[in-house]
Amino acid sequence: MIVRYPGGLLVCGKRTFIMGILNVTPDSFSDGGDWIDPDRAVRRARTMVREGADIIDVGGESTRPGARAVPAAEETRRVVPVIRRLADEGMLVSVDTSKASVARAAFRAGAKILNDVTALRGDPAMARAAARAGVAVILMHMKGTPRTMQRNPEYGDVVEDILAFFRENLRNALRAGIERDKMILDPGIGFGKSPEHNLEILRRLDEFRSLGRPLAIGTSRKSFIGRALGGRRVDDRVCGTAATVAAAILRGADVVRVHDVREMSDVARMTDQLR
Ligand code: HH2
Repeated sequence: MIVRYPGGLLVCGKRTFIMGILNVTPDSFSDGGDWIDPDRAVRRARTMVREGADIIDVGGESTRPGARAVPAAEETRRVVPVIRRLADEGMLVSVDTSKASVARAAFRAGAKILNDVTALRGDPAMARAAARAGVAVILMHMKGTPRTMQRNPEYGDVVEDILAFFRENLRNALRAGIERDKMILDPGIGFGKSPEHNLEILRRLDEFRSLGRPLAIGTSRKSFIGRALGGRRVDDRVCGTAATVAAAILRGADVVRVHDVREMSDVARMTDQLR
């Protein structure tokens, strides 16, 4: 299976692609404040590429539960200068945004992948912006909004419900003019899911393969790992993250979105050989 983006291809199935997280925010749950300075952000991206990142995912608004909304102008000001420099250095950049104006500016600056945690539902202009730019799109499942999503999320069958969501979402994206071979699906670990829902999604990740599109997954340092390990703090969840990355790859993940690129590149390379 391939994913097309402007000027290139990801050929999935042979090896796992590493997406390194670069949050240019003051308040992200794990790396908030670390990379808000553009020079530091660029240096961090270079390090991640050296350590094995294939894609750098640049975000300017935290999506953690209850996070403060950021105006589009501020989000653009945070991400665009960084994206331009990374793209100019030849890095493959995705932009983690739900706002069409931010996405358009990011595409002009050289981002080739849209990572939209609302799966094109957050902004009515987003699908068209992505279609016109011809970028690849990560469609992520979320129940509710970041403000409300962790208030007692309930599902009939979490995997079946997300499968139904993806079927409808793929149809809508196609209708908006985004080609099928540009789409990647992500079940949205931690976005309107209880710890048990997250574990079940990981156990049954292979069921999403029936949709015939590559799968991305973002478990990195998330709270269900802290909880599973008896209350580990966010910076002490690397081994827990490694277990989830290995399990996800064995069940068919094609892209893993991670903070700890050096460690997870090793995990992915090793697991790819076991697969
Ligand atoms: N998780 C986060 C943000 N964006 N995108 C995709 N496709 N999948 C994910 O699981 C995902 C995502 C949340 O993590 P992080 O960016 O580290 O934190 P914050 O939202 O606080 O900036």
